[in-house]
Amino acid sequence: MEGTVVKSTGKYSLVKLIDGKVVTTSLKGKMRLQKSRETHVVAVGDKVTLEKRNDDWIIEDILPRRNQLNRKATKLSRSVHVVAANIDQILIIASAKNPKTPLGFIDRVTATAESYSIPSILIINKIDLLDSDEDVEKWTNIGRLYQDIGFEVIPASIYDTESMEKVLEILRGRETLVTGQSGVGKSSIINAIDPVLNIKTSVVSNFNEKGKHTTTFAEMHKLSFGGHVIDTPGVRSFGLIEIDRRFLSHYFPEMEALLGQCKYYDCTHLDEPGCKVKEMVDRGEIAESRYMSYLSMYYEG
Ligand SMILES: Nc1nc2c(ncn2[C@@H]2O[C@H](COP(=O)(O)OP(=O)(O)OP(=O)(O)O)[C@@H](O)[C@H]2O)c(=O)[nH]1
Ligand SMILES: [Mg+2]
Ligand SMILES: [Zn+2]
Repeated sequence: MEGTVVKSTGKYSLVKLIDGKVVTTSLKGKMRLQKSRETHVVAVGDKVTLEKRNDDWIIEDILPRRNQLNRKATKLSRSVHVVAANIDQILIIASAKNPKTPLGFIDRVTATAESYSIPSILIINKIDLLDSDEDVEKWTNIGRLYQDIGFEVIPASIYDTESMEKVLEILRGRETLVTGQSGVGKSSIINAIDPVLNIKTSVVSNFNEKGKHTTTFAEMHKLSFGGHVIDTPGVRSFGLIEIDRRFLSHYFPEMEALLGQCKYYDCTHLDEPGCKVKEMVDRGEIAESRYMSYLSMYYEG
């Protein structure tokens, strides 16, 4: 029997069988003991083979992954958490207000996605809350900044049908991972697009409070119009992993485009003479915020 992991809490995973039935499963003993840097053996999106023994469903094997998105279990730890496997695209939800998403967060996610060669789309949500011309202009410019780099950007609000329809078209028929900080509206957007889902959401009152996450485990939902979304718990930060910092600029498309134009072939774009990247930053052709993100990721890893 084959199925897809739709939720995984570690010991138990929910697996959707081919006939649509969702069953609780546990891992075959030898798989649990697998020596791995991964904190969970199976991830949402995994295709697995399973067997029914008495009344229990046991996962026998994980079929080869097309791709997987990892993040560090904790900032300093060596172990990784596989957020999801077998995805077509990443929907990055930023929020213009309440809570305001820092650009550094967006840059970390896009760079991570680029490093896995997974396309990412940026949703700037809650634009209905922008109440001054300055703020509207500021976020319009931010949107343009990412568009100019080549990302698809959708300014959105769950109260604006037109923007939700645009998001729907992006999700239709694809396997999408939805990510973003807690309270930005990930679950709300999915609900707005496919109201039959009715995923739990909650008011952002104490979104800074530790551990206050409405969605607590990544979960895959089937969309009524085709495709699946994986709703994830809000992440505080998005630790880059397995990116050799020598190649970090390859994951900033506007820097990658300049590859080979620096004086030194192995230029790190920090302080070498004849650096084309820095020249473009000085000329305002590369956004200062992007370069700052690059530096921060370079030094932090
Ligand atoms: N004004 C406004 N509020 C929104 C919008 N989208 C979501 N919200 C509100 O933001 C709050 C948090 O939304 P959630 O969907 O629970 O956020 P989340 O990203 O899933 O949060 P976690 O599950 O904790 O990661 C809820 O009160 C939503 O009603 C929007 O476009 N405009
Ligand atoms: Mg949620
Ligand atoms: Zn350089």
